[in-house]
Amino acid sequence: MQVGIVGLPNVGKTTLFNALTGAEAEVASYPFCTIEPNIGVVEVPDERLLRLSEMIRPQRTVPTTIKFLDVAGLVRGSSHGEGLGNQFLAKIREADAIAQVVRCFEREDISHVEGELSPLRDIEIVETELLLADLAVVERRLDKARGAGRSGDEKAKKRVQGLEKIKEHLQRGKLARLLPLDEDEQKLMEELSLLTRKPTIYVANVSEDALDEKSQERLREIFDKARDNGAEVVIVAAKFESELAQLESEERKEFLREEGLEESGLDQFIKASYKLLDLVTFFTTVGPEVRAWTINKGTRAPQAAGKVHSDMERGFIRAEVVSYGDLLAAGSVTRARELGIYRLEGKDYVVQDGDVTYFRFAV
Ligand SMILES: Nc1nc2c(ncn2[C@@H]2O[C@H](COP(=O)(O)OP(=O)(O)OP(=O)(O)O)[C@@H](O)[C@H]2O)c(=O)[nH]1
Ligand SMILES: [Mg+2]
Repeated sequence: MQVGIVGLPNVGKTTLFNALTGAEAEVASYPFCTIEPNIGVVEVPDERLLRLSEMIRPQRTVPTTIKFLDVAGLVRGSSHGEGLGNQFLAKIREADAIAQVVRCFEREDISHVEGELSPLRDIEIVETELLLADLAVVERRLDKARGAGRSGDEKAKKRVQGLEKIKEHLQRGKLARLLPLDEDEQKLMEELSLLTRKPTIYVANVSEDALDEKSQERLREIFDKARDNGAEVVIVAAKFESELAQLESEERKEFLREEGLEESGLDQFIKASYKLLDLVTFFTTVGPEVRAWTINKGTRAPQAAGKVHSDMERGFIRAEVVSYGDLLAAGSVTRARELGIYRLEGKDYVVQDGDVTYFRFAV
């Protein structure tokens, strides 16, 4: 699972990436600092995993992860090859979700490609580029489909109709994710991997200083825009977070406690990204480790077992399942077994978010 970080140049994308990954990718006060894409794997913070781990005290606690991809900034005209962003749109197309970094910090010495600070305008520029890139994809497909449609084949005709519907919508300047679709059109849409269909989060990159009236007003505007555009919002002070990420984990916790904060903006961002992907997390508590795993919604028990080990899928017999909350309430795995709250589930069972599973299999 992968989240692509997009935005105008010099808005703090790499700064956010570094904060996320603890990497030291190059950051600079001039635009187009990033040329080669940066890819990093990030652990997903999950209180449930921590609680399970506190209860079971395993040798290892292994969180689930997501990948983040940081690419060159987009500018007006990127979809037609301006700047560097265009060649990376293909990379972003492979991502499962998009995080758009929106510059909300004011700094005279850090140039803004558009001059004045204006988060709303920036969002519009970036979304326009994504939209134009999508439109180009749909037009190419439509050309091909029309050729096939002339044969009179019903399926091919439906395809042309579906593509035309999507094209018209995009031409009106509307994001693909705002278009309601029936089941067939939905399938067609998935095939296209449109950028403006991907679940999106706006990352408002704010100054590390207290927010003044004007900054708060800008944030409100971003929230309104997000509501209209079917996006989520998180507020992050990327530069500050990247400094915080340099601290040891204990020091960091201490610092957050002193500031009266539950968790860092960065943790909120990672969680929000994970949520955006609409995944299911299940846990295993076997041997020396307590571990979180990620599957798509609707995954059945044998395929979930296959995530852990391919033998488990092949030789799947049944799953013993207890919800995370019930297990914690029982106090221990042994007690939960005594109480008989582990359920036996077969191969058609759809694994639920928060399930703690034990897979029985034969090799
Ligand atoms: N004050 C402040 N500066 C920031 C913040 N985020 C980023 N910066 C600065 O803004 C400049 C650009 O940051 P980068 O992370 O390189 O921006 P980018 O979006 O990756 O830029 P490109 O790779 O050129 O597209 C650097 O000088 C950062 O230190 C922030 O939250 N506050
Ligand atoms: Mg960069």
